[in-house]
This record gives sequence, structure tokens and C-alpha cells, in this order.
Amino acid sequence: MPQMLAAQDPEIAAAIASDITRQTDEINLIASENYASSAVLEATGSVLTNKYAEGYPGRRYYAGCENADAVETLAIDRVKALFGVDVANVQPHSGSQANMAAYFATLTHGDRVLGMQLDQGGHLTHGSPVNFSGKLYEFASYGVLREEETIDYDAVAATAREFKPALIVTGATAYPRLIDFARFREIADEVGALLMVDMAHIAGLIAGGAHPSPAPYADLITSTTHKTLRGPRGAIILARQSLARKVNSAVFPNMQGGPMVHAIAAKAVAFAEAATPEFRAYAAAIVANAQALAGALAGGGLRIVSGGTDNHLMLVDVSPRDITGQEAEDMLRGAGIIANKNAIPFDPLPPRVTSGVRLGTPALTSRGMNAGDMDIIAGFILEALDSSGDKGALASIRSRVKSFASGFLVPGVE
Ligand code: DSN
Repeated sequence: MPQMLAAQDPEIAAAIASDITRQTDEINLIASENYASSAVLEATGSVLTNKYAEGYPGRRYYAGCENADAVETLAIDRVKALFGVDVANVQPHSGSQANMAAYFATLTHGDRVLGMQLDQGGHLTHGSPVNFSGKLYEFASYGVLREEETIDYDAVAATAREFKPALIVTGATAYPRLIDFARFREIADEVGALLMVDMAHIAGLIAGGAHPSPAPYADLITSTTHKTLRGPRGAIILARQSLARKVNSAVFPNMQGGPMVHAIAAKAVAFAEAATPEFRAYAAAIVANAQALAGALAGGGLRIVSGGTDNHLMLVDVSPRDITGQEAEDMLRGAGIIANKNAIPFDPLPPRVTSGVRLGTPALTSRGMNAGDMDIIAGFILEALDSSGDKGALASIRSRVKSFASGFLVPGVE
């Protein structure tokens, strides 16, 4: 733990120390979380946080930006090479802000957009009525087939023909299958729409060659940098050359002020890490682990939505155990296993209850766990879900989870 912080502000230092223990002792199955490397954490905590640098490299509104320019130029060059795109903006502070800027760059108030339904795997910013996206634009949505639980591409095409959106958005937060970007491109071309891919969840898989890339098909790509990509908290927008000016002015000055130069430095570090052969192996291991975990849970009698997974996550229907997603989340938490309840397609239960949990393998794969370890974790999960919430039973699992998990280093805290 940092000495200065402990001396100056013991309360905050204690909370950080406690979270180091929590992250070490628990099994983290939150599909959108990961462990940033020590180098990424060091850049995030650097003195670059002190600098204001409104504008872009070589075109700033403040003096003293030479190092900010170097950092942002490196980040842009690295992410363009990593994903094979023409244009990159590395300033968005979050995924929602990246999506907001992408919409500002391509739409006007009231324009029509077609996005994936939130309760079938989409995101709040893909048109939810309680989000700016659903308030500023007219959204229609698509979802998955009832039987196969995979994206209903024919329905996407039919809705697009009728609704005539200016923009089609694909990408998901809870979809376990490969997304057919070529098919989305075909549909967008047929109706004269732009295509945006929100690859936040799968960016690391794409960088590591474990999921097809949207780059040949999308006009715009948005992503966070802290999920499978394993960088600092933040986001990016990638685009075709023709959208460069619109994207950059949509981020600054339209939506954000000063960029977080320390976060951009950490993004640059993460982009370099993601270009290594080790990261390729990591991306493949995430998917292998997800498939092993899904297989073991199905073997234990749980229903895996769509019958399995092609990526880093699975949706587990816990209703065969006569419990809700909320109850499952609570029991898992009691056992030291951190996951989130999640709606399954056509879920009869409301979003605060749900019939499912979303489980992801990016974080524990970063700790070096392998497919054999997934069998052990599946055993803990099944035992917890069969505990009826019994405190003694959960405490027993929790102590075994702790001794298992603490055998694996957490990157960044070793
Ligand atoms: N909160 C993120 C997730 O967990 O998928 C999406 O923004």
C-alpha cells in the first residue's frame, strides 16, 4: 500500500487495502471487469493527472502540452494499428460518453436509430427510454430468436427496411455469441444507414484475434478500455477517415472539456500490451475458460442461454434451481464469488430480480486460471446455488474459495 496515502489519509488507504484483500480472496466473474497491469496502474496514477490539455496533439488551448501531445499521439497510433482503423479518438472518459459523442458525430436530434434491446443483451445507451439515447433520438430495437437465443438477423433486416434508421448500432453487454458484422453491414447498406459497433465487451478478444473484427464493416466503433482490453477505465472511438473531423469535434469541444492525460497514457500502455503474443494467448484462454465453465455448469443442471458461449461470457438461467437471479447473485456473493444478476431473453421476471446471472472469465483468466480451474469454480457455484442461502454452508464455501483464489496473483497488486 502506498506509504504517503496511509500516513495522510488512513481512511481512504484502509478502503484501498481492503479492496486489495477482496480482489485477492474472491473469484471475480463480472464479465465487464478485469485487472489492469502494474504498468497501466502506474500511468493512471502519474503526474499527468495535473495537466489541462484541451484540444488535440499540436492544437491545444494551453501551453506546456508537449508531453501530453507525445502521450496522446502514441495512444492514437497504437490503437489505430491494433484494430486496423483510419481514425482514433482516445479522449472519451467512459463508454457512455463515447457512444454519446458517436451519436453527436453522426445524428441530429430526433433521428432514427436501430439498436439492440437492453433486456436481450444491449446497453442503456443503445436506446433505453431512461437514457439520453432514448430521449434524444427515435430508437427501434431488435433482439434474439426465442428458440436459438441468437440475434434474429432477419428481424433486424425487416425492422431496418420499415423503420429506415440513419444509424444501426450493434454490440452488446450480455450476448454470448459471435456477432456477424458482415450481415449488419449488408443490412445497413440496404437501407442507407451508417453502422456503429459498440465493441466494449469484446475489444480484447478482437485485439487478440479471438473474435472477428468489426473494422472492415463499421463506419464507427466505440469501446471502453477496461473490460477484456484490460486497460484503465475509459473509452475510445474509432472511425473511417471521412468521419474524423465530426468525431473529434463531437468529443471536444462539444461534449468534454479537458482530456484525462493520465488515463490516455494508461490507455497507450494497454494498447501496447494488447499487441503482444502474450495477449493473443490471453484472449484465446478467456474464451476457452468461458467454454469450460459453461460446460461444467450445464453438466451440473443449469441452463446456459443459447446453449453455450463463443466469447468471454455466459448467461446462466438459474430458474431450473427454483431461484431468481437476485437470489443467485446473493448466494454467490456469500460464497465469495462475485457476479451480477442479469435478465435472460424473454425473462418473465423484472430487471431488479431476473432469472439469470451473467458470468465472465476475463478477470480470472488474467490471474492465470485455466480450464481445469473452471471445473473447480463450477463446483463452488453449483454448491452455492444449492445452499438455499444457508449461512454456514456459504461460509464453508467462502473459506475454500479464499484458499483457492489466493493461490493466484492479481495483476497489479503482486
Ligand atoms: N456496466 C457495463 C457492464 O457490466 O456490462 C456496461 O456498461
